[in-house]
Amino acid sequence: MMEVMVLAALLACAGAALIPEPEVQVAVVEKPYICKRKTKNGDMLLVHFEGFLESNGTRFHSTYADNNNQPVWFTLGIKEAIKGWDKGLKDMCVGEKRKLVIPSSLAYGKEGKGKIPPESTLIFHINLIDIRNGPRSHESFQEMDLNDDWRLSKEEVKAYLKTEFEKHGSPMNETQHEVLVESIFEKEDEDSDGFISAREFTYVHDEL
Ligand SMILES: *[C@@H]1O[C@H](CO)[C@@H](O)[C@H](O)[C@H]1NC(C)=O
Ligand SMILES: *[C@@H]1O[C@H](CO)[C@@H](O)[C@H](O)[C@H]1NC(C)=O
Ligand SMILES: [Ca+2]
Repeated sequence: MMEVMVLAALLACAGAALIPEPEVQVAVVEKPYICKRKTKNGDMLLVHFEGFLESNGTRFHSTYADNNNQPVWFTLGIKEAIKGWDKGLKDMCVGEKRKLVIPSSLAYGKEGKGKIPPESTLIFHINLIDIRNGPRSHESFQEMDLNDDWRLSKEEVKAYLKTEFEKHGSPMNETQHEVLVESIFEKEDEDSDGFISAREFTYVHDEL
């Protein structure tokens, strides 16, 4: 039995070695002198970007030209944009500029999208403008976990929501809070023990 399992594991490794993983080519074009913080999964990133087709250099999108010169927010590590962005924009500093070359399997794949034909390798020039803690970040968890026991009680989640809503100028009444907290626990407290653990709270990073 043991031998069969070992053999299966070996075969799986060999298979993985034979099929090359698609990779994002990352080139750091410009790096700031000061870097207080680097991007990680769960962070919200404010970026300016230009995207080009590798095939003929056509620019298919630019936040400078097509978005009134407004950068856009996106959350790293949750497949909000294409997979190539999640892989290529980690450990990045505010003010850093990167060039990414992303194979189609980590972009829009066999389908393509809009101006992007199927099977297109894409080139992005990305300028990181700002980083914020995402709602699922380690920092948010610590902020919510008032007694530092690495799990969130309903009281802790409620207290956090209260201050958040007050900060943003839209306080809620007790009943509304109760309903919101219950719905959060319904979704997030997977093992229904009445607490949201750090594992239940944070993103599963492995699947990227
Ligand atoms: C580049 O390729 C795209 C997609 O195949 C096509 O729509 C576009 O017209 C091409 N542009 C030039 C300048 O050849
Ligand atoms: C709280 O707000 C909800 C929705 O606005 C309302 O239906 C409810 O009566 C309020 N409850 C209290 C105790 O004020
Ligand atoms: Ca739990």
